[in-house]
Amino acid sequence: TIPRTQKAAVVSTAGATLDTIKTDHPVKTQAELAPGECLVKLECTGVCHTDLHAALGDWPVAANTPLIGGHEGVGIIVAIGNNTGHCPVKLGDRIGIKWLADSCLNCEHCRKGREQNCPEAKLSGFTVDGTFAQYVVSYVNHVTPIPEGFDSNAAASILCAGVTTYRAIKYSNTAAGDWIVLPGAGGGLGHLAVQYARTCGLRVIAIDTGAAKKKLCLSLGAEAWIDFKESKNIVKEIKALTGGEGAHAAVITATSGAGYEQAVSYLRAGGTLMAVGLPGTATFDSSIFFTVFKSINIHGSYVGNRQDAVEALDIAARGDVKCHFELKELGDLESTYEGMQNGTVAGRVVLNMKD
Ligand code: 8ID
Ligand code: ZN
Repeated sequence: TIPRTQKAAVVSTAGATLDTIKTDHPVKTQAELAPGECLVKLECTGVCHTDLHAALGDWPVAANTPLIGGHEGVGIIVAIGNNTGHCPVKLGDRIGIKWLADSCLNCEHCRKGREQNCPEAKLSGFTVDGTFAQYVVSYVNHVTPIPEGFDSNAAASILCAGVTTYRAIKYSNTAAGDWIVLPGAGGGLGHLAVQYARTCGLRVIAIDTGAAKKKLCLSLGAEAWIDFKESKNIVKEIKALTGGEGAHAAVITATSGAGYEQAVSYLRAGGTLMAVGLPGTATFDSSIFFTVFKSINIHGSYVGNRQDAVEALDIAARGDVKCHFELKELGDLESTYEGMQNGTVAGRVVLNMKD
């Protein structure tokens, strides 16, 4: 039976306080679900730096409040709205909830596979309630089936950190043997980027800071490590590592503008910069002359569509990419945010949502 109330971490107003844990948050009944909606009983959820941006309200677009954050959830479908019509999932299915909770599937962006740019997109933990709760309403067309036998805790962060970095690498114009630079490599997105890059045969230069992140990146297959707080000249170091030419691509998951600054200088001619990290107000300066003269490609890369989610999960389920996470409880959300802000979380934190 589905309870009428639940435990949930609620942000009352953006920036006011971090999420407070409520125990009497309402759970929708089956009859209250709209067509196309499903109720999911969560097993676990990852904590993404995006949740921290949403709670702090430090982006130029605001989250709906009061809000339940979270968008890396894995759980079981326990109810489906009446009159849903064609339904790709059924009761009892184990599914994942990603940032893109729903899209119209019929606009130009959806038809072209860029569902994340749908003007009607619903965003988990931002415009609709997310996964920092025991139950969440999601949408049958966008939940992602979790491959059988793949551990839920290991799958959770593939739904955002995995999908996002997988897609950014997929469109980075690289081929096996190419060099890729990953600023932010020791974080939640970055440590998965190191591994997705390796599955593509890329040679990884990891950039981040501190002994724990260095150890993690090198153990995951990064060929070189640069500590951004210690390096005197990142461009020079990357040029030296790459035989003087520079790297073929950079996937930037750093949360600061500083992580973007030198990319155009350390990329080789024809190189590609994939912008992923989302500082709210930073801009980045790069030489227009050298961007043109070196034929540099600059792309924004925003999460992924349903197909990217299936592909990213498939690779991880087969064991080629593993999320390195510490399992905690919902009550540890605030301390997790503090850790992220201080830069002390190597890899990811996943919250256990089972009672
Ligand atoms: O679709 C998207 N584009 C998308 C999806 C999901 C998340 C974008 N994001 C955004 C988040 O909102 C956040 O801004 O990507 C960013 C990274 O998310 P995360 O991986 O969840 O954050 P983290 O675990 O805190 O990792 C960030 C890492 O960046 C390093 C930090 O040390 C940390 O390990 N870093 C920083 I801050 N400055 C750096 C620099 N100058 C740097 N690494 C290298 N150079
Ligand atoms: Zn995320």
